[in-house]
Amino acid sequence: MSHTAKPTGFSTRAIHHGYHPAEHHGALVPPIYTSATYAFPDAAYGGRCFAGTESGYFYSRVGNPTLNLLEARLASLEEGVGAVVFGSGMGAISATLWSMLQQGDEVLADLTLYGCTFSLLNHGLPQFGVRVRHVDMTDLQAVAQAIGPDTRVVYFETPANPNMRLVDIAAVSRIAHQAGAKVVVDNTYCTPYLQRPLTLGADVSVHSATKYLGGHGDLMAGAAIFADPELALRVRVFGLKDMTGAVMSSQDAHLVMRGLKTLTLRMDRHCQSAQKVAELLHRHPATEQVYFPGLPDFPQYELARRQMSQFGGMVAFELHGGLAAGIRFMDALQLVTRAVSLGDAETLAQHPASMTHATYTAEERAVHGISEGLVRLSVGLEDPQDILEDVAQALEQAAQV
Ligand code: 3LM
Repeated sequence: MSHTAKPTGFSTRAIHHGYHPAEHHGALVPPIYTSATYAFPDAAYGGRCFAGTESGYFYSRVGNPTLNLLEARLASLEEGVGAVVFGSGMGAISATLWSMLQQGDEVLADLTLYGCTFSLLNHGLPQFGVRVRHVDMTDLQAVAQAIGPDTRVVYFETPANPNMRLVDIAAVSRIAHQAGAKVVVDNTYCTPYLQRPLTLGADVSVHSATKYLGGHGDLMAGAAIFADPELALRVRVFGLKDMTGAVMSSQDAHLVMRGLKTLTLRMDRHCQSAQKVAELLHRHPATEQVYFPGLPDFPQYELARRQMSQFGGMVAFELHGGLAAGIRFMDALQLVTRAVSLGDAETLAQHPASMTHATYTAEERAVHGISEGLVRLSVGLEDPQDILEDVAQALEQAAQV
């Protein structure tokens, strides 16, 4: 970005924000600072760094120029005041929650969450005296009734992994703030290109940057973006530095920034192809139910249009014949890759009940809206026709018993 104050668009900021080649020997691509530690000009300077009265770099778990550039870019894209990056999405989520909660506090969470987040909330936080309750956050009255005096954090994903339920970010944020609670939204499925939770009232937006932000399945990374600078600082110096140490490598920060340069182009293609795949599934006689926010009969279609700029690249569905048919479908795929994760160039198919959401018991999955036969697709960047043909032939095979 030039040194002028002219506001720039999302794609321009994703490519330029915070970096000026003239300050780096004209290098077009920001340097990767691999140093773990930093030389002090004198001992007193080092002491001031540790006391927090000097803003210089002193150790890369606390700050690194490559990581800080990525953080500035993500804060700009999410329209937050600050960001902290981590070595994984779970690093971002655990460091953020541990920085916001104390013994005796309560988290109110949506019904459906990514499997490891569910485990952190239900098996991890309670070990340290934090209570976690779940409520169906598609029901605003239920949220208002469930929120209590001890609720410090309201936590949800929208769309939720894996069943695509949406939560109204603005409405839930209003209810939470009235009760004195902060709102943390997992924005992994959308990225800031499709949805910006902080502009709708949320306090923190967390990401697995392993997914669309990196975009190429070749790194693990996470991020948290904040509306409140004090919370951002606490998560950095407490959640990241002392509690988790879940630091991102500078090489990976470079790769995430490389991914960000094409985020809008990739997301446009993911969204267009996912719409086509969802429509194919929807009209196919082998499918019982398709979950995709861009289908007009999706129960929260109006909320999706209001809250998201496009409908995303993730599709989930159930086949007639349930689990057995879903497994037949997955095993019949030829181009589409059987793998967990999402947001990569390759189209990926996985079975949540036995894979990403195996951290729930079968009983918990039933309560939390994750059916045993559900199949999840992360629609990739291959030629749409090739993806559609592979899905269609696998549906035909799944239907033959
Ligand atoms: C997956 N998800 O295939 P990392 N938040 C959301 C996520 O989907 C994920 C994370 C956080 C998957 C990973 S399952 C073993 C593979 C909405 C990850 C955690 O720590 O970067 O993996 O992010 O759904």
